[in-house]
Amino acid sequence: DEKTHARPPRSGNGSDQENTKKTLKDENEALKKNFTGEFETVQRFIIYKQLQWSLYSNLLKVHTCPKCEEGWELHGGKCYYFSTSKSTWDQSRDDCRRGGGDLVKIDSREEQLRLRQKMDYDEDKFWIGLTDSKEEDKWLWVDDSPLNTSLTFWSGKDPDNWTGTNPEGEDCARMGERGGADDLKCWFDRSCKDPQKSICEKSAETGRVTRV
Ligand SMILES: [Ca+2]
Ligand SMILES: [Ca+2]
Ligand SMILES: [Ca+2]
Repeated sequence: DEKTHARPPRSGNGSDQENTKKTLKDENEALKKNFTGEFETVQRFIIYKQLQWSLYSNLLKVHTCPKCEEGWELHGGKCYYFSTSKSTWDQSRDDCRRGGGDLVKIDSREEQLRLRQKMDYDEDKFWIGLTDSKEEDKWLWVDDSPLNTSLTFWSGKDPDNWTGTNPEGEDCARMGERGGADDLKCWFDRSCKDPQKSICEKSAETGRVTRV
C-alpha cells in the first residue's frame, strides 16, 4: 500500500542543494543575531538590576543614618542642643524636656571630651544634668542615676557648695570655663538660681526603613 510508506526524501539536484544550504545559512545567521540580541537584553537587565540595587541600598543608608532636628548637633549617635540664652537650672531643664530631651548626662570620657571640644571661649559655660539638690553632696544625674565616682570631671576643689553668692549653697553642675580649667576637668557646682547657658541631649532619630 502506497500510503503506509513514508516518502523517501527528495534527492534534489545541485541547485536545490545550494538553495537549502543558503536557507540554512540564513537561518543560522538570524538565530545568531537573535541570540546576541537576547544576550544583550539579559545583560542590560542585569546592569539595570545592579543599578537599582545600589540606588536602593544608598537610599536605605540615607534613611537609616542617625540624624538630628535643626538646631541640634549630632555627636556619637546623640543629638545635642547648645542653648545661647541663659536660664536657671530648673528652667533650662524644662526647656530641654520641651524639646524632647533633657539636660545632658555625661556617660563616658569620650562624651566629656566631645562636649569639651565645643567650648572655645571663656564664656562657654553650660548647665549639665547633674545636681545634689535632693541631698547635699549626693550627686544625681537627671535620670536619677548616681554620679559614677570614677567618671567625674570636677575642677580643682569643686564641688565646694560655696555660700558666697547664695546662702543655700551650690547644688547644680556647670561645665566649661576653659581658661580656669585644665584638660577635661571643667565641672563646677554653682547656685541653681544662676542664669547659665545649657546643653540638652536626646537620642538621634534613625528614621524608618521605607520601601523605594
Ligand atoms: Ca549622654
Ligand atoms: Ca551642693
Ligand atoms: Ca563651687
